[in-house]
Amino acid sequence: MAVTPLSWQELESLCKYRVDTINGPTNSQARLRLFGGSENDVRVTLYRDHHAWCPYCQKIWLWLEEKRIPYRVQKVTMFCYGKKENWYKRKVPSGMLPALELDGKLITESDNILIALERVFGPLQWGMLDPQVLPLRQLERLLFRAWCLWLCYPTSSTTEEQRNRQQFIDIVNKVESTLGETPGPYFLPEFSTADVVFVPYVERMNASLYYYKGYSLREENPRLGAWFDALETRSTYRGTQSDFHTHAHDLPPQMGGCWSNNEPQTLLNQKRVDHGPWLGLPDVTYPEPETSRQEALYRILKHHPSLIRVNPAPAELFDRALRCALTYLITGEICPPPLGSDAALRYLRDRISVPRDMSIYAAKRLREALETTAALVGDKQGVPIPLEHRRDQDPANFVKVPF
Ligand SMILES: N[C@@H](CCC(=O)N[C@@H](CS)C(=O)NCC(=O)O)C(=O)O
Repeated sequence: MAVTPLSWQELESLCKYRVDTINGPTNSQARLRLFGGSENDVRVTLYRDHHAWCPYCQKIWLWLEEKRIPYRVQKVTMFCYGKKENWYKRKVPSGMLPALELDGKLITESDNILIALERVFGPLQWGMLDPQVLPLRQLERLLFRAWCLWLCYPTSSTTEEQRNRQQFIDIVNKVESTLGETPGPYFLPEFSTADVVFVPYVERMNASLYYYKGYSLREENPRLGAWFDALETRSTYRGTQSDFHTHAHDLPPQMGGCWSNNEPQTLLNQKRVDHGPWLGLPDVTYPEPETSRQEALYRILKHHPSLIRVNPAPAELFDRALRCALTYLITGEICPPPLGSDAALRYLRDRISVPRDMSIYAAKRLREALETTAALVGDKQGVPIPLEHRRDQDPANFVKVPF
């Protein structure tokens, strides 16, 4: 039965989701993490991107969460999203992220940051300079270079494309046999720094190769599949985990372009990532938490004035359309939005960023609600996602940046 949209107050009253960003599970919203400790214990400040997207920041973020080191977070804009904050340029003239202050001393370069943290807080099982970790770090860089070569350079022939693909797969096979040398799913007998080093780019490889090359890294390689499954048992990883849609559209401006091979499987994968259904994609396999819809509602309730302001559609139209989608999300009742709001709903569908805005399942549920609601009135798509920059996501439109 079709219903009319709930008001913002009614939606508020249906929202039961609460989160402790400071002491609760790993999350991208926190500005302070204490793990049950006191604010006086904080010796570390992590400077990372607003988008919770920077791979080198994810490395440090995950390490701090695993070690449960109390820390503050200062969020900085990456160049392709908007203007770099002057206070950060005074601190780090290159503007590069991450940076970290440890007992007031500034450190840049993610590897140096981890080494400095290990000196003070001890390693995460095996440290960055451990003879067992060093060759694994080299293997990660080999894999990274083979991935860049395949994804980020245009090819002039199928033979060249096949050669780049084969070079990548040859290194993946080395990774598979390395993972096979340990009894468990990780690179060493326990989860360690070695895994932290692989996480950011292997997650981005899984997403980008699925979307641009029709190649499912996680599904085609059993040991990497088991490694991902093991990572997803850790609430620390789940808190930093992104999804296919976010990576597929955040990577091109960062990497200077991602080249699709336009093969039939690739085109099918692109359709699935962009238009759904999103549940069942190989970007996540742990069971969906019961709270995913509630989490999505909570996050939209928090930011709906900005979301309505930045949407290209007239505010009144999008306000009602968004409430229709949220009514469907939370009650399951079909709620037809105003005529002409389909593109506006899809504009938001295409701009939900994981984990910046919400966790992976909450995003899937919200995209599904926006798409189902939009489809009731038409098939018009939103303004396309830009390829050369992401200023459509400028954090200045959403937050008051301190300093
Ligand atoms: N070698 C550096 C690389 C860091 C890096 O490339 N950071 C990128 C983001 S992923 C950056 O800050 N770029 C400037 C910007 O986008 O604003 C490290 O390991 O920390």
